[in-house]
Amino acid sequence: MSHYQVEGGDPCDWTDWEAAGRTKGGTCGRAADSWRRYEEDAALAANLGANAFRFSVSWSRVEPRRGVFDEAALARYRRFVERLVSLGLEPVVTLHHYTHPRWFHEKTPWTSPASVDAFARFARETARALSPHVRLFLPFNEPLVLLLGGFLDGQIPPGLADSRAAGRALDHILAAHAEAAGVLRQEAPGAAIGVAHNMMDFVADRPGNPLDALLARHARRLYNTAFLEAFATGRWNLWIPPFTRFKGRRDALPGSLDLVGVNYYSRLHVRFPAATRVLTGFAYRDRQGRGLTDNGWEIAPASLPALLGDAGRLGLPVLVTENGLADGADALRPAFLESHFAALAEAEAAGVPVAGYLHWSLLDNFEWLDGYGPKFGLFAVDRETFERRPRPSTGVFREIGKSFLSLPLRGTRAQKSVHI
Ligand code: IFM
Repeated sequence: MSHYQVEGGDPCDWTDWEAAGRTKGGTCGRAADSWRRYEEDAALAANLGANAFRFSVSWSRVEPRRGVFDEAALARYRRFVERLVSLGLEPVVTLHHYTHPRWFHEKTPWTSPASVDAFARFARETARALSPHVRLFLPFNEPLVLLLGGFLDGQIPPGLADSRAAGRALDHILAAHAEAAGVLRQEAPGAAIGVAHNMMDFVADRPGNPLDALLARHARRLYNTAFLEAFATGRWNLWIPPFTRFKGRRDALPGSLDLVGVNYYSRLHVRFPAATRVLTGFAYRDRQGRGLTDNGWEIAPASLPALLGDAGRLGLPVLVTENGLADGADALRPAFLESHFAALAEAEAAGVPVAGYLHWSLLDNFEWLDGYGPKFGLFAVDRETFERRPRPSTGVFREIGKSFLSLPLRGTRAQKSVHI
């Protein structure tokens, strides 16, 4: 889960984005009311047989004014983490999941080096509050999506479409990851550090068309591996055709990851020439007849093993940090779960050390640009009473999850565990 999508009542840059009419799906409001119901949510996950729970800390809640930390908010997260641990759920804590405090873009935007210190300070205060209970931190969720959507395509805050600003932001986001990793390791000794990287497959829209195939190959590499390699080598060189290139170097990046998190949902069909906008201009299609999800995404489990293999090339354990679908009728979810767990087994058989699987999501939640339309939850959430109601596929999840967890981590006797 991510804070803004479930907690409710958290004024931040995204709230202003909604107020400015920049989303199609309306306002977040009370979300799933999890700020008050986190303990209940933890119990739902435990009853499904899960042994881990991913959530994010709201920067705007814990540092509502620059440099001023809200001890009550930090204490609330600490109580939640203690509850998770008491239920046998390993807390997986994301620090940045798209939103920022209201002061951030004005005072310390990602285009300025001051952002790195601001983020590291937030990481330090959070780790102090949650240590020693948290053994896995993900400083960033989908940093590449933040970059593309926030700085090149203007779809999400800060809403820029400026490649020079994007180049600077990328440098500082990567520096902030490395800096936060150091701080977290100091404050929470023994904790592992990861990143939740969104990965997608890209295929030629017109099978057999060499230009489409070329474009798909380039997109696959750019979106999935070129960015990840920066964590291994400390260098990046991302070319976004036709005119944008980001090149840079941060020597603190190598060694800043203990695990690679993969958020996987779908594949895109690309056609040459690509549209000029970065996040749109690609199409989802239902070529395999599995049906499209409620938000029109193709269900493409066959792409997952190779993507996990790409993530595994960093030589670190790979954790599926998100995977799921919008399916209000719960008609596609059982087969989705079966086919994606089969894909995990295939990746493991091919040698990828898959440390675990986190489903997106436990609850129906606020889907950034689309509001409450897409229903990603294993549990439906009543929009009036906030009652959580299990969808039938919770039974499938419990059974498949049990057999997944009963198999050891590849090449070891250890049980699969998201903590490395
Ligand atoms: O809901 C989002 C999540 O916040 C980040 N990854 C993709 C999900 C589905 O769109």
